[in-house]
Amino acid sequence: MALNQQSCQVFDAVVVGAGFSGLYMLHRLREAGYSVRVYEAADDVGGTWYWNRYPGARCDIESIYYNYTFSKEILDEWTWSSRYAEQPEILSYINFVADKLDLRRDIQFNTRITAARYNEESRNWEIRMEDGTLVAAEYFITALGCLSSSNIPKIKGLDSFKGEMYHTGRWPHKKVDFSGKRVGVIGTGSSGIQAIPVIAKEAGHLTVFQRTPQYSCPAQNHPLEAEEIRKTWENYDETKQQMRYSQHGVPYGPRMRSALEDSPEERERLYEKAWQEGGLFSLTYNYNDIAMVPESNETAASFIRSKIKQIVHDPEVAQKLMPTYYYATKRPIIDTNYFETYNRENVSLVDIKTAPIMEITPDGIKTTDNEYELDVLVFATGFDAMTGPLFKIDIRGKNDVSLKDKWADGAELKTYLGLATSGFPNMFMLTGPQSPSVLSNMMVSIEQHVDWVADCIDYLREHHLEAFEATEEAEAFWSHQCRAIADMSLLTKTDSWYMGANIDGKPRGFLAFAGGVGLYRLICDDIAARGYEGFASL
Ligand code: FAD
Ligand code: N01
Repeated sequence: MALNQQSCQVFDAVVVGAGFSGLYMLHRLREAGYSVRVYEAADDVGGTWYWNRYPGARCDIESIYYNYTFSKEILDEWTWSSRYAEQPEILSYINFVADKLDLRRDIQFNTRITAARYNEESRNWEIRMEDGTLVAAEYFITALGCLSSSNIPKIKGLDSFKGEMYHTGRWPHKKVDFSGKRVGVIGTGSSGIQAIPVIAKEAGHLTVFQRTPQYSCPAQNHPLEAEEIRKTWENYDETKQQMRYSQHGVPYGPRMRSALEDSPEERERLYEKAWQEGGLFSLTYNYNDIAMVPESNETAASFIRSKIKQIVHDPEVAQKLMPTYYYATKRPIIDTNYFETYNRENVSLVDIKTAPIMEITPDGIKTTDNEYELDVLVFATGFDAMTGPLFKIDIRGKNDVSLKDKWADGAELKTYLGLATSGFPNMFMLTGPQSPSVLSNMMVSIEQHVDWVADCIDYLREHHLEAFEATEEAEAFWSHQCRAIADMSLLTKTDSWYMGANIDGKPRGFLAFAGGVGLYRLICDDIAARGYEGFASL
């Protein structure tokens, strides 16, 4: 891809993706006077909230914390209707911010980036679009999302199905009509668990194809009172600090106590209270060792299993729904009437671990022991997370080395702070692998990443440094830290998308920094204060 840069547009920075990350990155850089262009595959802003329009889609972090915090004005002008806002409301919020900051004028929609190559002579990135158009930029910033590359498993006969087929992460803009239809859902992660109760209310019959049963706690969603929001906004500076220096990006944290220190009765009382309060962390935050110590983990896991047994009337179905992996080693799930849905006459559960799917036929799904006729098939089968969207772009750094080749072995995936990787100068990854993003309230991680990258670019300009990359030593150190911290917990003991285990053939390795957003921020700030230690100018 040799490029005559006189024949193409050259920007200070190119950002790929117009979700929460890309939009804030555009705003920060533009405010600082840089020329920036954002490229987005969709026809509008929103990212996750543009694509995931499936019934029941909503956030799992309280809305009042799952928003930008950088602008008091934006906070003051927005209000949330419920504890966990639904997808249309979150998308409206993103549109409101895009309008308010006049972001669209620097975004090119309907444009997929397919390649990016670092030109060592010009010290620019050359970035290619799907239609072959090239642009160049000094800084190449990926804001591709961790969960934007949908995974549709390669099941035999997939294309033969005569009915309607959908993936939750690529949901159509028009309402899908399930009424009276025979619907099948494959997958019981966060997306499936949100969609299943809503689809069940409309479908003629719903068959859920479950590979791994899941722990899920009630969201206990409810409308928000204006007064409650006003109070939160009033103290938001303090709240923001608490979020920023916490483990998961919310303004509360675990009790400093082991689950094994309390009596079974006291644990039961606290877990029951947490169940009634609802929320992503309410059960785990009773103690500080649930994700670390198997016996402590089992206290929470067995509590949820006892709830499933109580809620689901048919003991055989309840048994199939019992998870056995370590609780909270996949992203915890909160739901509205998920387990209750299996008490409906029009819902059946198929355990595809015992009787796996053999093929998709024109009329439905054939497992090893049965055939299910379907009119609609919904894939709630997740994403090729973290590395998936990066690998869809042919990214080449110095000496024409591709990122995909550099990271071919998952256990050897190396980044510095999850933000940069050696051999790829002036490239920054927002919410990249080995950052804490996916283990947190992602808004906190996103704002921290964007602020750090914007400050770093200012530093480079002020110090007349044209090109700059992470050193091999720094990334070896960081990657070792990431693995060591994850290995101290139970997170690496479960097959999850954090481990790359959900995609056939994907190399295994823990893909995030598990030390928490607070510690991560301190480390990043310290590195910046030391003149970006671990980076070398070229
Ligand atoms: P995204 O929103 O994924 O945006 C990335 C954008 O990049 C997309 O629009 C995509 O089209 C574009 N793109 C990708 N590749 C290319 C390319 N090659 N060329 C051009 N454009 C490209 N996190 C939480 O903290 N709390 C929640 O409650 C929560 N709920 C979620 C619910 C769902 C259903 C899902 C899937 C994720 C959820 N997440 C949640 C995680 C969520 O992804 C982040 O919170 C956040 O929205 C990510 O923003 P982003 O801008 O980094 O990425
Ligand atoms: O995806 P998942 P998701 N055959 O990977 C199954 C965020 N999110 O879209 O567990 C049969 O979690 C798979 O089975 P198994 C959140 O971070 C948040 O639900 O691999 N089944 C699993 O049951 C979340 O973690 C919200 O055995 C197959 C399911 O499909 C992340 O996005 C809402 C299969 C996939 O679950 C991803 O969630 C939605 C196959 N070949 C998403 N392949 C909120 O609530 C996969 N499965 C905020």
